[in-house]
This record gives sequence, C-alpha cells and structure tokens, in this order.
Amino acid sequence: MLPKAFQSINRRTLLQLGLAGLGVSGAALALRQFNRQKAIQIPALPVDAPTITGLNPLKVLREFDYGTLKQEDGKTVREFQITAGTSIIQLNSAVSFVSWNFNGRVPGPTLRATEGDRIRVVFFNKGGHAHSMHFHGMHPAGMDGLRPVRNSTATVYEFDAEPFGVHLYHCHVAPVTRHVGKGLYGMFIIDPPGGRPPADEMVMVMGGYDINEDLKNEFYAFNGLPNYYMRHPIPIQQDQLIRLYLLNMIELDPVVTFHLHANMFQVYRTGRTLTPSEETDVITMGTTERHILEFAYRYSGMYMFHPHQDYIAERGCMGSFEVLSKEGSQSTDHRMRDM
Ligand SMILES: [Cu+2]
Repeated sequence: MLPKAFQSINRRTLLQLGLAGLGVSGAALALRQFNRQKAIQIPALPVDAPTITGLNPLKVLREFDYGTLKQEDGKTVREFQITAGTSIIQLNSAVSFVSWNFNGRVPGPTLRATEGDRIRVVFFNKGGHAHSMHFHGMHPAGMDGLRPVRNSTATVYEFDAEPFGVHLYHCHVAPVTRHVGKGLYGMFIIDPPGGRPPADEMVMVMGGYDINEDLKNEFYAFNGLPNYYMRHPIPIQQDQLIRLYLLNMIELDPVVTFHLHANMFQVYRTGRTLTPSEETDVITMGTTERHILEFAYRYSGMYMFHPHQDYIAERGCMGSFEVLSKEGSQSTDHRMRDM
C-alpha cells in the first residue's frame, strides 16, 4: 500500500510519471523521490494561533501578493493596491504601539512578480501624514518614491520588475528612521524567469520598535510581533527544502546577524543568483540587506533561530521551527535522558 501522502495519486498520474510498470513498492519509492523533488508538503499552521490586533505573523510567513494580473499590449502587468494607514498594535500584553503601516500590517504585504513583468502600484495614503513608497531594484528616477504623497491623496508607481532577487519597499519621507521604524516597509520578491526549484517558501522580516522615541529599540520581532514564533513554532517537514526570504529592516542598530540552530544554510545573496555562494549557520546583515537562505532539517524536533546579538534576540527577535518527522519514520529527536 502506498503511504498516505501518495494515496491520492491515481493511475493516470503514475502513467504520466512513467511509473505504472514499477509495482507498488517501486512506485512508492519513485513517488517518494518525486515528492521530494516536486510536491512540497506545507504543514498546517496551528489552529489555535491567536490574531493579535490585526497582526498575524503566521499569515505573513507564507502569504504572497501577486497583484491583479492583466495583459496590456502583450505585456504582463501586475497591479497592486497599497494603502498607508495608522493602527495600534499590541506588542505584548502590556505594551501597545502606534504603527504606521501598509495595508494594516507590519511588515506590509510581500509583493511578488517575475522579472520583466510591469509593476503598477496604486498607492493611497490614508495615514494622516505624508508618506511614499520607495522600491529597491532598478527603475527610472520618477518612480523612485522620494516625493511625499500628502495625506488623503494617491499616486501610481509603475516600472518593470528588474533585476530578479529579493528586494524591499519602504516609505522614504523624512525622517526615514521614524517612518520605517513605525512599520512602513515590506518585501518585494522578483522571481527569475524560470522560477526556482520547488520548496516550502517563507518570508521573514526582522524589525525593531522604539516605543519611547529615545532612538533605541526596546522591542524586536520577526514578522511584526515580538516572540511570536517562540510561542507558535513554525511547523516544517523533515528532509524538505525550505527557502527562506530574509530581510533586515531594523533601524537604529547598524547590523544584526541571523543564526539557525543545529543546521547549515545555503546563501543566495540578495537573491541575485540561482546557485548559492556560501554555506554557513550565521550571516551578518546591515539594515535593508536581504538574502535567500535554503536548508533542510535532517532530524525532527525543535530548533531556534535568532540574531546572535543576544540582546536583540532576547527582546523579541527569536523563534523556533518545529521539524515534523517524515511519515512512517521514527522521531529522531534525541532528547537528553537521565542515564
Ligand atoms: Cu512615511
């Protein structure tokens, strides 16, 4: 009998894969290989994960905004609607923070396109202050987002998506430190024309909060809420490729690192290559630096990730992966036992 994960694959699929003559065990083996290469299993998110005042880091993690697709004069256009606003977010049970944000989230939506697509961002400013959207990547000066867009007005940014890689956008109205620190930033992914191999893809944006305006951050977070992924570890599948799009948007601290426990990761700097340039378990990132990190966990269990500036980790920029064991395999979570 095929393992449960493969039971839904019917004879037609087997024929398409050229596996129909292999017999059940051979087919299962080949399908397992196929599964490893093609069908990525995304574990269900914890159902009890609470939504705290509009922010849900588990949603930020795997949600991509591809815009509204249009064809204009033979060109693919992706139209995005972004609204700047002001809202209060609850950083923990005692501390609230007035955030300025895009589409009610910190970080803003992860905008995603393929290299060469035309990007059209319809930007509404309902934030109560002048704001703008400045994109990283290549575009004409007029689309660079330096011009403040007054409150209750709108503008359109339009340019071609290039070059492929991991980019970002943020408000560029002075003082930028304050506008970014309030939460006006997000990730902008441009996929290479042929895409990348299948993987469990996720986004993490590191941010800081200066709650008393002393030009020092008192709290830090992955995807908006301090310590969220410590309380709600991210479930991932053992032996499955994880592609992490990682961005550092922490203002006021010149540099942070990102460290992954009990593993190594492949680095694609700024997402600008299709082959990795480096393997390590800690990478140093200045503000707005971003990379693709790829890894898979050999052993099931709980593994932390955090900047190795431990004061930053201990103020909220810390999380865990829960690596779920593969179907039918024994747990390899070797915990310490009394001997
Ligand atoms: Cu702004």
